[in-house]
Amino acid sequence: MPNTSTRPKRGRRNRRVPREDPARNELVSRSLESAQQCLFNQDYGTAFVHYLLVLNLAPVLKDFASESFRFTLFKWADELDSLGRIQDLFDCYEQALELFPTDEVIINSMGEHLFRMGFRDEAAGHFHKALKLKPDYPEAKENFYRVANWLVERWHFLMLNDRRRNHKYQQAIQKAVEGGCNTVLDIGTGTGILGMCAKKAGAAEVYACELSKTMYELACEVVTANGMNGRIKILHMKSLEMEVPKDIPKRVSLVVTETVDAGLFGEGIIESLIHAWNHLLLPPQSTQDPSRPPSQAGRVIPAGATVFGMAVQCLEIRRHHRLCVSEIGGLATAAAGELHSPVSCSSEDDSTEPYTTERLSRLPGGYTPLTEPFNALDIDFNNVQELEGLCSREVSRVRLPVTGEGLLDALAVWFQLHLDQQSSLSTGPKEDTCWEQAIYPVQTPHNFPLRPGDELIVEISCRDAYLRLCSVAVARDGREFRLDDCLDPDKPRNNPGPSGNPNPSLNAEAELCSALACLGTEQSSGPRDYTMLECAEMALLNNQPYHDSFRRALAKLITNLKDARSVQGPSQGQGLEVMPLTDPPSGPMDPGPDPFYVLDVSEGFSVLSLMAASQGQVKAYSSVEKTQHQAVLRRLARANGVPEEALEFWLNQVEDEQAVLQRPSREKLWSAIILDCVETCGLVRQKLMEKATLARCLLEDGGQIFPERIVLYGMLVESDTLLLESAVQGQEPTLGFNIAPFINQFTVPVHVFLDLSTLQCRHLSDSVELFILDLMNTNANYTNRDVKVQASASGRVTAVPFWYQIHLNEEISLSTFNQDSHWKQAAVVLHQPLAVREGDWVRLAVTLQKSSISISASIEEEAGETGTVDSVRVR
Ligand code: 44T
Repeated sequence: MPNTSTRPKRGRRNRRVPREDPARNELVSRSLESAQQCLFNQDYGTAFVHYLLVLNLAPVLKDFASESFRFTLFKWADELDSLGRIQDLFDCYEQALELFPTDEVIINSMGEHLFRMGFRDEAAGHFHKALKLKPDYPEAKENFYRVANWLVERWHFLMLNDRRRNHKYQQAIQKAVEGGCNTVLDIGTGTGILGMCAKKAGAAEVYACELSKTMYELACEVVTANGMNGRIKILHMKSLEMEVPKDIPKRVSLVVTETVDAGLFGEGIIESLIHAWNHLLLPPQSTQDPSRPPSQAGRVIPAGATVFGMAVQCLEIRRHHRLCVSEIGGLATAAAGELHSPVSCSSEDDSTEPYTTERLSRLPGGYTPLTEPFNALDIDFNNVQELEGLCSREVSRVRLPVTGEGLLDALAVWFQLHLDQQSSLSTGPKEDTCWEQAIYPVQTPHNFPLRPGDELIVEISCRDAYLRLCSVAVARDGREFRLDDCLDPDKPRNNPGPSGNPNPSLNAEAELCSALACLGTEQSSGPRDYTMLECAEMALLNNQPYHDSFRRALAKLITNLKDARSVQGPSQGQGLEVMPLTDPPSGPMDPGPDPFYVLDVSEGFSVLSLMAASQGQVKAYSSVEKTQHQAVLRRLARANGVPEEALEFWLNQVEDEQAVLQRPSREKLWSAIILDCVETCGLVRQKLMEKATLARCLLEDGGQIFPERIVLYGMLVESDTLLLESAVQGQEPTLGFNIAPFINQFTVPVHVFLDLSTLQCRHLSDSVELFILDLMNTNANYTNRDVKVQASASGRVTAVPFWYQIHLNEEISLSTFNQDSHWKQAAVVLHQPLAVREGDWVRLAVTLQKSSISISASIEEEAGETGTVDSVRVR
């Protein structure tokens, strides 16, 4: 969770105006000397104090001493950080910024500390400021791009670009205001748009609240730019904290809000509206006294919502939420126990969310509806009793006729938002809107082939202000089979059902019967092995080609090393080895020859270390951190006949967690180090090349880093969708308001978590190699490269999506743009679309600085020959 509280501020000290006098000069020069001495002795705290004194007394020395001062500050801050002296750390930064208020390096570095502490908003403010001071400062750029997505989420752009939605809200507000609602509160104002609509429609008083600091500041800027400064009162607070008359002078006649997420209630609209009705709104128009004028009655826009659900089969959802394979990389998975994703509506576990979100129409591989859409809930936002009763309502059960054949993977949910009696917005999968749908995945480890004639029994409830939908049973031939009791870790265990191939055509009937037969009857004989994996970790585990590739590459390396050792004789195989092996091999592992040391530093859950260990004569180290995950690996090891000592947990052994990359022991080197080089979101992992450099120094002769090389590919595309997600488009104002220039400051040129296979776009070129990162030879990497690519069709190039070919060795490679992959793709959105005609040559200037990529495109006037690399600038 980000730290949302405000960081304590240091009190301002008085600064005295320095005077010229010899004693002072003497003090300055002695302090400067002491500062340098302390710096030399690595006594950074004292050095820092001396520098402060020097620079406060003699600001003329700032230019001269700025480098050393910064260096001292950063060193001292790291020490304070590791000592947990957070207040002192920020005090030092504030003192430093009093001396150097426009030093982008100090500002950026303070942002990094704030970010690590969880003060994301403040951190982003610092990165933003550093970037404004120095627009091409790569560190600040990378930092800012990483946080901008959280601060101003991408959907703000989508929503502001959604003209239909904007227009409908505007109309509904205008009608209400013209009808007499003249005091208005906009809850969760974002950029201020709905509040401004109310003001423009003629409301006498408009208030707005916004809990995010960044959005609040943005709203203030926007409202001022639209000449409404002072006419809309914006509060930086959550509506639940607002009181009359402290924050607003009296109750209002209209609340407008769009604090709804894909699952409708996830932004807390129920709680906000209950609070608003009880504390901020005039009483509703009553049926007993319909004569009350609208200015004396309260109402809400939207007036209510209707929620729909539908059961679906969808492989893409399944592989992210359930283990679908019985074997990975030569390891049988049955012993892993029950693995599930953090999305579950039946679990009591706090760490799980009831739903995730997807745009069904853009899921790779599509989906099959298994039922018709059904009405899950109707809610009237103008009825406080109904809102209050929602969470105490009985769980309702619906029986849904199954209309399609397939495995039950999820319930998909969307809604119609009734703005008023006449107008509504739909977030359905078939609508042309920017909305995603809420996905309630089915988590049971069994597969349930449904078929027409069955009835699916779904329970609908509202708990912790979330709407929860749970498929609980299937009715077939007059019998009811419960589905959900595998999920709750506190409930007794049932026998595991058949796992393995989820293909419904494999005797679906038999599978259903056996899956269902083992549910709800037998009781547990012991505690259950129940482990949570992130969705991407689950998808990775389900990715057989990935594991098979690693298995083959590891096997090849071990064979080569064995051959080399047998040629060289036993004691020379280990590079620097000088002492005889004293390490364990006691117990069942054959002490035999020296083991090969393999380190897997994958982030999160990974079975690669275990696969290495299962090769025999390997001692594998896993950097899996969570105890539960380690337990899964141990169980898998036992079940797959891997001796206990062949697998160790590296982070339990290294003292300094920062220094993960070090030798296995003083006199040993690694045979293989597995680096995790591409993040799920589609970006190269931060500090990858630095890690590779370090890793290379820790390899024995003939040892290898996996992967040895990654190649970045891209292509030219025309995609309006990407534009709509990246910035408010067009020259015209949004609903007549000037909003775009303000929110567009948060435009980030690199889009992550894309699904390129379903992205709405036109391909304007073939794929082209953009960059090579050679992990076995980091010196050979360039930071700039010009690539020429020929347009295969005419159009506007708006973006360059990119992905990676990950070469484990010369023969074996994996693509991050692959159907089974846990990886998504990323794209650089061009600053300006580039018009191309078929056959044109486009020059892409690609820069990889740190781990962030930037690309600019221009038309190449001279005809190219090969269409690949034109020139390479090595730095
Ligand atoms: N996502 C839509 C959510 N807030 C929409 O801080 C739709 C997601 C979405 N402020 C793809 C497409 C779409 N008091 O700035 C936020 C939030 C603020 C409050 C004060 C409160 N009680 C609240 C509650 C929330 O309201 C703003 C809008 S909330 C969500 C909107 C295009 N993926």
